[in-house]
Amino acid sequence: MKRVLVTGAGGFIGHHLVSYLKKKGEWVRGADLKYPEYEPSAADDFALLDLRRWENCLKATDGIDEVYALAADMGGMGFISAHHAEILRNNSLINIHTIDAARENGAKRYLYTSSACVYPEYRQTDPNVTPLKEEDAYPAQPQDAYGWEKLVTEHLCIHYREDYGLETRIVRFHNIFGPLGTWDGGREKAPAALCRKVSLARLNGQSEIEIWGDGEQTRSFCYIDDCLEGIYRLMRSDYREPLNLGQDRLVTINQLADIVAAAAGVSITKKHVAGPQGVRGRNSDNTRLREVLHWEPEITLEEGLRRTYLWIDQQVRAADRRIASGSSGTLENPSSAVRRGSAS
Ligand code: GKE
Repeated sequence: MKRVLVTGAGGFIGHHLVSYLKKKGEWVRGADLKYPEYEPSAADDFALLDLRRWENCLKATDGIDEVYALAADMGGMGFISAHHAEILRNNSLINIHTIDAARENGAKRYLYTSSACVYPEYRQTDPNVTPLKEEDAYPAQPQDAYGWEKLVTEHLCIHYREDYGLETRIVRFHNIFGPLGTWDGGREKAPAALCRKVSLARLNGQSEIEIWGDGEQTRSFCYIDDCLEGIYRLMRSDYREPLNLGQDRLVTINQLADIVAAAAGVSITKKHVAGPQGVRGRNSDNTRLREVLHWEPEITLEEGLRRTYLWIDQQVRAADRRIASGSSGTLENPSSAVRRGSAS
């Protein structure tokens, strides 16, 4: 039986990917610094390892045929705009040690999860952005250390294929969201953050939520189930160049908030405040995706946010009950802690 490793299996996409691959009948090892936060892993074997360390990557890839390399120190704009040194250091160590240990241990296929953050800021200055094609990554000017580390690792993957024959695949995520993802504590991305804010406002009988910037900045958002299908199709394909994986429907953050409010069945007012905004506009050009994968993401933003809101609303209420009962449940990021009277 083929033996598959998912690094980052304690994180949002990695945890879902383990379950997806198990349903496909694969034998799966998960490896991460931590176990999944919200439910047990479906992995056949889960290795708690610091993958910045070479010896741990050797252990993780021991006896492995295929690697899905998702481990990364990452988060939404609130995190990656303010932790450049640790992101560049931690992720460079993880990426270099993981791919080299995979090669050393004779892995046959290796998929690396890159990001839309590799695209140049100069192509993302207008909310009405031209959808980004894969070749638009050059001339390079990635956003933040996170973007540079992703772009450099793309090249590492290409060279490991050319020099060592390791079949590498490279996918660029465009803001993946869904249940079981980070929704509080500072690393959350916009979909989860807005779900939390709407849920908290509703819990407190308020209608105002805070949005970073003027809310006219634009993105496209891809639901987790489409992300998993795209990752799997790419790994099974013979396509070796970087490939976008995302939705190509552009929405403003204000529109995103309105869709969340509709999912919650409430009306909201938006208070626009200062906050890290990243690029002004970003969208995925899915031409190559459709050609290569003979498929494209199909779950609508409304349906994805409905499912995500339902789950985050449950988390918010459970956290509120824990705090109200005085039991544990302290949340990492005081500025977003679930407490009566706050919706920031
Ligand atoms: N996280 C967050 N929280 N973003 C907010 C909030 C909030 O409460 N309110 C408004 N925004 C705005 C941000 O200012 C930004 O302009 C937009 O939503 C999207 O923020 P994001 O989801 O945190 O991250 P970005 O799409 O800018 O960048 C992310 O892109 C991913 C790949 O598509 C990165 O942070 C990585 O998670 C990843 O590379």
